[in-house]
Amino acid sequence: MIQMRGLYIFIAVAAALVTVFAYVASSTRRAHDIDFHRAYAVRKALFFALLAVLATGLWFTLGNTPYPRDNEIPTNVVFVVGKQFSFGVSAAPILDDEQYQAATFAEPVDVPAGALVEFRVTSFDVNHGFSLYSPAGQLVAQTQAMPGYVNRLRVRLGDPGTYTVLCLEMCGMAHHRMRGILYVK
Ligand SMILES: [Cu+2]
Repeated sequence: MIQMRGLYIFIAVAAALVTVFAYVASSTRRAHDIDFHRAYAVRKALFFALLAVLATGLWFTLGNTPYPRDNEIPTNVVFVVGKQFSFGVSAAPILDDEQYQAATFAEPVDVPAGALVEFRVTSFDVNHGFSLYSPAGQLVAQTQAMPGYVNRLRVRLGDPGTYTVLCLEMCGMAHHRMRGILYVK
């Protein structure tokens, strides 16, 4: 699972950081003169090394952002409203609490596989994180659900199945229960 791989990478990086901190903490006990000239040289080298790593990462991953390259018009629009503690997902605009309630209990929206879908995402109370997970449980796309704003997220959903909307913003006590459903057929 990709999540487990992420966990292992996190543990490795965290262990490396703890090691560095432990080394620095123990080395400060031995007082010695600092060669500032050398220290600045090391700092400069570290800065450019970090810059190179970040630029390389950006170069190889920027093309994978889930946004279309051309000005293709989306064939399906899905309206999403986040509110403590659920997501209203509907093919029709959700303009008030009544429509939000109706969308929460309605049959899930379905969109055709391979279509370019535009999600129009907002919130009726606090900030929520709209995130879309594939049937295999992988994060496909995400944006903020913010009160007073409509964020448009265009994404092509290739694999048919049940997609889950989860909240990625700690928004309150029942944050973990926030979810919505979308069918791709
Ligand atoms: Cu939340």
